[in-house]
Amino acid sequence: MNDRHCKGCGILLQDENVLLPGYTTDLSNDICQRCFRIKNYGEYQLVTNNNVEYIKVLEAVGKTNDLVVYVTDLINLEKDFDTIRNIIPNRMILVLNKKDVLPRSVKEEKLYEYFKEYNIFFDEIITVSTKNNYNMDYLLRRIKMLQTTKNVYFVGRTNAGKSSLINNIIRNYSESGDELTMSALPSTTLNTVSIALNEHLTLIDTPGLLDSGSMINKLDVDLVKKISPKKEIKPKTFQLRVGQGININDLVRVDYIEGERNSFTVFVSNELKVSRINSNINKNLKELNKCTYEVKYNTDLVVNGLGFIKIMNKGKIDIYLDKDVEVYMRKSLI
Ligand SMILES: Nc1nc2c(ncn2[C@@H]2O[C@H](COP(=O)(O)OP(=O)(O)OP(=O)(O)O)[C@@H](O)[C@H]2O)c(=O)[nH]1
Ligand SMILES: [Mg+2]
Repeated sequence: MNDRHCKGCGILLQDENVLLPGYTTDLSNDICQRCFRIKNYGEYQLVTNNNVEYIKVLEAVGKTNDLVVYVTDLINLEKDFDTIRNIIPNRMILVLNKKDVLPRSVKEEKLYEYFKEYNIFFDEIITVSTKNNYNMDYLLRRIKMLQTTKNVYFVGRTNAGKSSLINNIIRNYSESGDELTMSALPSTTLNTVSIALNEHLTLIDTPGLLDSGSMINKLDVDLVKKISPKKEIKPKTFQLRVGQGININDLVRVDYIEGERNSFTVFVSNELKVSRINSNINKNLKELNKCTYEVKYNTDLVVNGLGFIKIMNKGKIDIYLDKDVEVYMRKSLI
């Protein structure tokens, strides 16, 4: 039986069923047909995926003594880091990726200050932008300082940018021509894939965990691409009185229902339409699930998978969106 795995996504190659992951017409190919299509045509083929298999991969990582790099997406931070931390007790660097999509005015010191409370869970916290090559030298230096064996694993939620980050390091610091598959859609990497940077350091990619509360589960491929910010976000600020609200691309509606005049700043992909609404006249999206929140001073209302709204002062809001999409409050990030 074939035991070769795809060098792009890690899946076992097979030439029997075109409908199943890992299919290739020729078992001597390095990558599967799905990776070939993503890489060459940007065509994405959804795979049926579930976290059970991915968690098994992380459990195996947790049984090693190797250094782990936990990659997270600054604009799409998880509510907490417990899910992965509880499975993997290893020495760990937290990488805050995609710094380039935050407004340039956001100072790095402010981010480090914000994440200070996580210092006890991680050996180091580093802000990077894979896209702009920002802080890559420093990250690699720290990996080399903290590695325990030659293997270093990259873990995190789907789309955090694990494969992109490894590709970037390999491209910048080695002669290897190997390249992992990356895409704006979830579950691109399907199993572990190892790439040797040199004889002392092997970077190991893993499949990202899916988040059942994310909006990306609810959207078609075109919208998923659209909601993930590609460039620096231009925040949109609205001064709202009670009776006014905001509609984000017909995906989310927020109505301001109690409080003094207040400032709402929306941080989502620039490709989305964000508009002010008059709550009494406009009835759009009211058929969706409604939640009411008391907002404290300087709070972010986070919509999982979409972005967040920074609310300056205390007040009360109604938010309407798909019932399966998670919403939560946090102390303002920026
Ligand atoms: N703007 C920006 N986009 C990035 C950055 N790093 C990765 N991306 C984008 O994020 C998306 C996901 O990247 P991947 O590398 O496929 O993410 P992953 O974590 O490997 O995802 P899975 O394999 O599904 O777990 C792609 O569209 C990347 O181009 C970054 O630093 N800045
Ligand atoms: Mg990947």
